[in-house]
Amino acid sequence: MGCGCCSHASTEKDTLRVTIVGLENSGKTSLVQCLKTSKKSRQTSLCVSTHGVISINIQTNMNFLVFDCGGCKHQRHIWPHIMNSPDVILFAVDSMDLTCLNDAREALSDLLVDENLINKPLLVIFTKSDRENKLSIDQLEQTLDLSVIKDRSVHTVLFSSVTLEGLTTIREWLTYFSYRKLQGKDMNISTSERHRLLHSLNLSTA
Ligand SMILES: Nc1nc2c(ncn2[C@@H]2O[C@H](COP(=O)(O)OP(=O)(O)O)[C@@H](O)[C@H]2O)c(=O)[nH]1
Ligand SMILES: [Mg+2]
Repeated sequence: MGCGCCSHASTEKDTLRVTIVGLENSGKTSLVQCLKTSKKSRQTSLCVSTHGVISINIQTNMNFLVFDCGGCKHQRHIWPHIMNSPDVILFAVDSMDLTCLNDAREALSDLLVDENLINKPLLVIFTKSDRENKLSIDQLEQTLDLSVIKDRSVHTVLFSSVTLEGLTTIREWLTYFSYRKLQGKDMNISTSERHRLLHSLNLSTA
């Protein structure tokens, strides 16, 4: 697990810097654990909030340095400052919590105007897809107003840390951008490349 600070961040070309943000309880820390271990997490009612930011190194075929940012309301305004120049952004949204969706939309739109995050590719992860009362992906995308985001690559995926649905897709998305970084290519991919990615991975888009 992480060191509790972000000062050990690598700036190396072969390490993709990934920031995970989202409201509290949206499943960020569970996702990070699944990315790290590839193991299903046990669903618990015990919820330990993340405070500040935790950095986690994940080494698979590629290296990812993941920043798991706490999602409490009073911590959200510091997201852009603690993100430490991410290459890509993962935004976690609880797919069964309708009451939080407006809040999530506001948090996301506040985040994306930050000048340090302009053009950074965004993967919106609809978590807890194992739950029967989850919302449809269309409803989630519409309520979050994802179609208004035009300045970057935006994809969406359903994920469950209980069944691991979506884990491979998330890994492949991260690997795609890792290769781009390794090759010194721009992270802000063209519309045709966005479509190609959409079809080659099992992604959805707003
Ligand atoms: N059913 C289900 N519960 C989940 C899933 N992911 C997380 N949870 C539960 O949601 C709560 C919050 O998860 P956590 O990862 O700590 O959220 P965070 O605050 O965003 O880091 C915990 O009780 C988890 O067990 C999931 O995919 N399915
Ligand atoms: Mg957490």
